[in-house]
Amino acid sequence: MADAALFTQINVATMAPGGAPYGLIHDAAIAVQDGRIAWVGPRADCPAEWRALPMHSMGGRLVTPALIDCHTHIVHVGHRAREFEMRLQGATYEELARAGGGIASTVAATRDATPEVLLASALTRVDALLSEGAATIEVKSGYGLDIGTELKMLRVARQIAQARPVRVRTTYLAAHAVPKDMDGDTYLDQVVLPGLDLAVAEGLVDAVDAFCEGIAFSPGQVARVFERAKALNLPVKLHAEQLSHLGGASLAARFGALSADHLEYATPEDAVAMARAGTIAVMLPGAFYTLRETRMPPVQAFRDAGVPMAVATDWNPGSSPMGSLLLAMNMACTLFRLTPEEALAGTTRVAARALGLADCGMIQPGLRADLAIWSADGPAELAYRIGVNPLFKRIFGGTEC
Ligand code: DI6
Ligand code: FE
Repeated sequence: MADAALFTQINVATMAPGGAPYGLIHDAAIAVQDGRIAWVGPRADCPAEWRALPMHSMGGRLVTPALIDCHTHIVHVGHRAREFEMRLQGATYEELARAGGGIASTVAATRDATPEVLLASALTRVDALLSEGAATIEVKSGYGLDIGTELKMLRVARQIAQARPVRVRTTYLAAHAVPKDMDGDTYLDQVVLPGLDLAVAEGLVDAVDAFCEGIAFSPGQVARVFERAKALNLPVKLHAEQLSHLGGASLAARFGALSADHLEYATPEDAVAMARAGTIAVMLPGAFYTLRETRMPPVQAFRDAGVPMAVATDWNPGSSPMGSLLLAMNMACTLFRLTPEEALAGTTRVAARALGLADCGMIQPGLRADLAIWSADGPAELAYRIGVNPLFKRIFGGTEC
């Protein structure tokens, strides 16, 4: 495709807030120039300068911002199908973790893998997300639990953006689990904090995350990680209130976190604190479903407090082996009662905010031309079907791919 193009015969869900639902424009046109959106609006209003561009007629299809998966653990090797079988026989996720399975088994496999194997394995998962219209993916470390492997994971995450037309935001999650042979504080002192300094020096870190949970790190320990992140001028986010209420969400808010993620056990007070801090609530229905959680995240409290909700896959080999952002949207609606409009905002406009990105997630002049073109009549269809992919084309930085 040329550097500039005009898309016509489209209905556009701009996802710009405040106007029509989904920011929907019927019979619209989008002008793209130099990788950015130059103009969007009703086709009849399109200025002459854009009408002269090479025209791409899309046959009445739906255009949305390209999707954003703002919470994944896709750099890892191996699988945990055996644990799936054990959970079906009654073992819980926490029991398996405490017995040395869970995250620890993926850590062993990931430590052994070469960067080449790790990248090839991650790309199979990246390709699945791209095939559903994703253009930006967050990738966490956290299956190394030693400095060398955490850095190896982050380097591989950066390589993804060279190997595929996708944007990657990296998150340092060395505080994901406590390795067998150490106590939590020693691990922070010897691995998490010095590893963070090294990863930052190598330009590998866009944000810092931790797992605040009984089987992982206490709020006090997480605060130590966040203090160091703040000293390095890095934004933070947190796996909070997933299996119990430990105070992670309010801690995240206190540190002005980009997001707090999971949140099944969060309270209305947490929602108020998050709203004040501008912290996004990331809904991860794949983990809720996989672990057969029954406690719902307080969705209405988030709405009432004005906390925007993102939706992500949490793609990981243990609690959410989920390769579909469209399915995450469907589950967010059916399991958590989000509206289809909230679910789509959650994988576009709000997901961008959860990553601290201001240049994508909506279709507006000046933003990146990352678009998804769907064989669909309207945007509610994207969350409505189960396991159906209506993607027609993906536009990444103005280029069809
Ligand atoms: N919460 C999760 O859902 C994942 N990590 C976390 O802190 C699970 C990671 C795994 O089980 O491998
Ligand atoms: Fe996670």
